[in-house]
Amino acid sequence: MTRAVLALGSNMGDRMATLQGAVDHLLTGEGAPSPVAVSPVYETAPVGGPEQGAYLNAVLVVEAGGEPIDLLRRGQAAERAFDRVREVRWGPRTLDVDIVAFGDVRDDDPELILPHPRAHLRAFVLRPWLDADPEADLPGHGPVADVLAAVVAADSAGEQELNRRDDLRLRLPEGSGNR
Ligand code: PH2
Ligand code: MG
Ligand code: MG
Repeated sequence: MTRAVLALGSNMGDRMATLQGAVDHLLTGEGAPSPVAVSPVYETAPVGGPEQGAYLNAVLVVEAGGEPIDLLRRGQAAERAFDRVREVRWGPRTLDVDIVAFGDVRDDDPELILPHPRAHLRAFVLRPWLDADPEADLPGHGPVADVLAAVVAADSAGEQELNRRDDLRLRLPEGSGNR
């Protein structure tokens, strides 16, 4: 089993229902990974791409069997299940599931670059990841706490604004914790 980190994002439709559905989808069924922690939900200003609505972002930490590509396929199946619509790169989408890290694997295979090549630049990944796992390291970059501090320090314009939504909470599907 390998500790893996998934970043979830939605900025179209019922964003919270989509994130919850994604968590349920990812953690249910044959070969599903076991949850370790799910982060709080953050409302975040869109980074990059065209003008678009605010995202809800969260991070799910799991113990996964198999290979990174198996987890990627599972994430893509979740995206399809929520009718992912995306016309332009970094544009609005119903659901984005990214593999942020898979153990300490580092790989430049273009189908799945590990760790995620922009995770170290994105507060909307690092902040919830730090909540879910305060001891986490981002392979090649060091402690997530330090990487996040650097991102925040560099963002004097406040372009990576994020607000924790304590009124929203993701739950783990029944029975998913004890496989
Ligand atoms: N995802 C992107 C591009 N920009 N901005 C925010 N705030 N949250 C995201 O999840 C996000 C983004 C591409 O995947
Ligand atoms: Mg993404
Ligand atoms: Mg993606």
